Amino acid sequence: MKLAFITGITGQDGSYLSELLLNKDYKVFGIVRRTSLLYSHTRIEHIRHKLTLRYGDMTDTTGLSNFIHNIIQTHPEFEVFEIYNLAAQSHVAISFEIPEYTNDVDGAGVLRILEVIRTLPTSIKNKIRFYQAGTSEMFGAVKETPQNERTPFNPVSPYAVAKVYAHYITRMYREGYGLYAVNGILFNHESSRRVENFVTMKIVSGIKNILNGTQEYIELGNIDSKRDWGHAKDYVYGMWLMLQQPHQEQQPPEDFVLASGKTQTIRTFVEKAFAFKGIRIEWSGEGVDEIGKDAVTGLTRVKINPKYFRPCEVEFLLGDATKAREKLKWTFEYDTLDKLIEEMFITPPHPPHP
Ligand code: NAP
Ligand code: F7E
Repeated sequence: MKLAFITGITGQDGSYLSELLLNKDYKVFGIVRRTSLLYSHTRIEHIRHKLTLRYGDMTDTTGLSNFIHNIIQTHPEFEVFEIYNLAAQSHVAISFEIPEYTNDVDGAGVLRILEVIRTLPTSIKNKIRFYQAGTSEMFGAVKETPQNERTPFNPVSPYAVAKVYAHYITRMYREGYGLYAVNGILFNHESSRRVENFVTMKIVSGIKNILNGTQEYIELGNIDSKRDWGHAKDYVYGMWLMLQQPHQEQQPPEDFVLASGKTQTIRTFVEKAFAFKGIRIEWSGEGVDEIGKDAVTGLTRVKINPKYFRPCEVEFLLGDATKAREKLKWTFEYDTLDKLIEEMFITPPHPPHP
């Protein structure tokens, strides 16, 4: 019997990873946060009946510990138990508003789970594999290009600083206590399940609203930063591969970068997304006065609003996933921005119920 526990199961990646693991015959467990609405787990509603969910929070050590112990005790015959730590306050801009909370969830939360694993009996611990959801934001104000597993970190947001802590504490528990604990360092990955306060879905849903007449234009912050974008479905497959590496004392598991190897500006994403709907954007003006107009109608469709600027910006990211491609044989289906944009436009955000 193969067991998997996913923190962050209700999120974009958690929902795709659940589907992947269910298809591979894992029994999948997850924690959900208590909210005042009962039906806030729309991304996993279609597979809800196949999952074992319990209330939990990354700030609540007792709950995390009880749940992990309970899974182990009720499945004594398990062969492998994979723990995917995807839970996070994952919004970079919001981490400047709630830095302490972000640190508690994204940084200390990881330590809480690692400690539960470390204190299990050796015979059980040896069957546990732990994945930590690291991020290209840890490279921050990048020190070299492209960024790979050896590139020094230089984080420039509370989110990224917390994730750097998570990265090193995971590595330390691997090296110090012999745990199978790995860090994925994932560059931006998006999908039709992305929420609208990330820039890609903000643009896609803004265009949909413009076309149905409910919105006039899209307000954005820095449109000249560059990102290396892929699709979440491809990236959760890479996470799974990272937990299937051989594990011998002489050869501890390793960390991996997942990236598309291409980088583009937010401006390019805007142009391509409008182009998908047959609209050509023409830019004029400079700085906060720059606007993007529909080249045919002359109507303003993009404006700059400084409220979306961040205290520190990550201007440029470009990943090198050679190691993952060679050692994990990781491949990705969504290999162009156009393919990603198409999926984001045509797929409904909430998977239909069976
Ligand atoms: P997401 O859609 O924002 O999902 C985050 C998940 O974490 C949600 O299930 C959320 O629950 C849960 N969560 C937040 N705070 C929690 C808490 N205090 N206790 C328990 N659960 C909590 O993020 P994602 O895009 O799927 O990303 C998954 C992971 O990969 C995150 O750790 C993120 O930092 C990391 N990452 C993402 C990217 C990317 O481009 N997507 C790139 C690199 C790394 P609710 O549904 O209740 O909010
Ligand atoms: O910003 C710029 C913004 O918020 C991308 C998370 O999944 O990927 C994600 O973090 C860029 C930035 O994603 C708006 O300033 C302009 O330069 O979509 P984003 P992110 O910050 O790259 C990493 C890898 C993660 O780990 C994170 O969890 O777009 N931008 N105008 C804007 N961004 C937003 N959100 N909204 C705007 O209006």
